[in-house]
Amino acid sequence: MIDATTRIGDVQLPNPIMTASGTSGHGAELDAYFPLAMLGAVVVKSLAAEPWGGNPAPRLRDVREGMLNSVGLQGPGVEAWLANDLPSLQRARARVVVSIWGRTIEEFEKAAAQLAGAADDIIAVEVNLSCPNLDGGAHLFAHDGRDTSSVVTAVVAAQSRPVWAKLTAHVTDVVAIASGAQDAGAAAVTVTNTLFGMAIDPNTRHYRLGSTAGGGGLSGRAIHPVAVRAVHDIHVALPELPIVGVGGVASGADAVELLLAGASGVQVGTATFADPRAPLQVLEELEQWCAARGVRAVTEIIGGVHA
Ligand code: RRO
Repeated sequence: MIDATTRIGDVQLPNPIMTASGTSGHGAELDAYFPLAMLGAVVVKSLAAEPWGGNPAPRLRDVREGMLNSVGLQGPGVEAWLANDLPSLQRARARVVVSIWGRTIEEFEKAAAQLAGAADDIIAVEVNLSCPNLDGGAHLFAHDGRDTSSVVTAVVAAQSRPVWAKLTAHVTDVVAIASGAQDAGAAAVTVTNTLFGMAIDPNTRHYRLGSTAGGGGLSGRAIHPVAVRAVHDIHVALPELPIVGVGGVASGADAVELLLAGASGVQVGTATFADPRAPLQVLEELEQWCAARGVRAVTEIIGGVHA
């Protein structure tokens, strides 16, 4: 038996594998494929203080290297989610991480405040500072350490759960942004969101995605090495800051790479579109990887490349 437990700051999880926000809906959709309680946590798609309609179709595009999306933050808003979606996750006994977004600090604050009195099944709030699909990335707080700090400070003050800051590696210096999150009281950073991408149909000469400016977020296999590097560099510079690694994880070995780079948790996203059981498969392969190498506890390998 492998001891798969891990900690993201003060939050103890039975294992490091989670869903990535936006890739398994707002509720317990994946519970139809495997018990969601088997995962370390379920991270729900980002919610705003108010309902939001998202971007025009098409919103997804397979590319050779992975996937492009421009969903555009569609969601029911925090209050409707608490009433209509959280109960299914509670029935599934999932540990829930709620992702929130806003266009201004005040909007983040409002969404956070709506969560203040919510059930204990919510173990953390992931603050999405890095969605590439709102007005072509115009509200991307995680491009700047001070903007990141301002939002994290507001969310920490507005509610009492640990705050994970979701960053993007699509910046010059991700360490500076992570440092801004840490200084403001983030319990962890989650890295990386999707990277800015685009696809154009050579025949129609039009964008493949329906967003106004044609852009989207690139995820999947292509961005895995980018995620590994971002996790690695943040861990070197800020060794006390817990990191949740995300980007192109489709196997146990991919998860091991992020753990060795310094992540204490790993999210699985794009792989779930091809196989809804992907997060569980990654967990099983991680445990097999450990067993085959005499690793008795997953925590033994966290940051292992730096040893
Ligand atoms: O909804 C989206 O279009 C979206 C979000 Br919120 C995000 O954080 N990352 C992404 O690739 N898409």
